[in-house]
Amino acid sequence: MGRLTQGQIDFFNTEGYLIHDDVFDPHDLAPLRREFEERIDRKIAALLAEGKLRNTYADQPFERRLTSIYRDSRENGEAVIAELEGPAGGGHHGIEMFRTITHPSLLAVVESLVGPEIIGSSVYRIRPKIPGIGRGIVPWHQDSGYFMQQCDNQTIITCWIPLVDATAENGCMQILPRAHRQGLVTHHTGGNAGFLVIEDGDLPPSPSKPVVAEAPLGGAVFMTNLTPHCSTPNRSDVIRWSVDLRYQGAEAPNNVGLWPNAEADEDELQEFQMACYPPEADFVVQSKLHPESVTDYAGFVRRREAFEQVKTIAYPKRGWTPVPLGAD
Ligand SMILES: O=C(O)CCC(=O)C(=O)O
Repeated sequence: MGRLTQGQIDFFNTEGYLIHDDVFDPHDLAPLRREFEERIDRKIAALLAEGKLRNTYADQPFERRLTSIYRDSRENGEAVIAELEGPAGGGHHGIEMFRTITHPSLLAVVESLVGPEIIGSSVYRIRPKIPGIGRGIVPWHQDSGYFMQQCDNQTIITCWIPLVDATAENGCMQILPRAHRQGLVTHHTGGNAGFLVIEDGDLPPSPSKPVVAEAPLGGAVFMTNLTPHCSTPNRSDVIRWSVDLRYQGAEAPNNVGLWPNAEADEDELQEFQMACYPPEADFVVQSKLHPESVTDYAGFVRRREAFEQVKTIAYPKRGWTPVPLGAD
């Protein structure tokens, strides 16, 4: 565990991704799984109290319980997922989420890729991919398709962390290698479950077939913001739980230090719009130059909640157009 070797860094830079089998001791992720279980448990108890469900499946493990809830009632399943995902995707911000984002072994890898001044982004996502349910199937995209154009040439690292062994069978990601140096390609709105999508004909050329990015519990998959990737159906009988986190160097545009204000004037709004993903809070996760600027858990929650208040402000978008009629 620790910093990447030069060989791993070279591989990441050449291929646009790196699968690392042992970033964490798998036991380190148990508290995050427990925190999710507790939140799910509270939501199921609330649904029970509202008379919306009868069977709570309390005896079922993390890898199966939500499937049973979902199969009994799609509405209840979605309500539980929304509890974790929040209205814009990264809703849950418990202490164990923060401890995972700031885990020293993970930051050592990120430091190898972006340097010691590290900004964390609130564009993190929690993904329970339920067997046989289509909502978790993510079409081909580059993460920069979601970010503002001023960040197209910056390095933003996605760290995709499975909370169970991620396999081809349970719908791990697929990655197009050596395709990240060709810039951002055309995306369209209206992909599966409302995701952006790169149509097959628009995928950048790659010298090889997509890589099936299997990763064990304790491992992680690292990608650049221009690495095309997608994820496939879960054909297993366990939920493919994962979280994906994002980091960038301090030199990349960010909204650290800015506090949203629903009455912001034009100038203030423009300042906000300079971040790579303006609607969500960035925060300092590591700084060797200014260690006093590192955001602690209370500050992380304060920033995320402050940004949550102004989600209704119309932030700029990339302007992608819908998938053309007649396309698959
Ligand atoms: O978890 C998945 O299935 C897809 C993840 C993804 O697209 C991402 O992390 O950008």
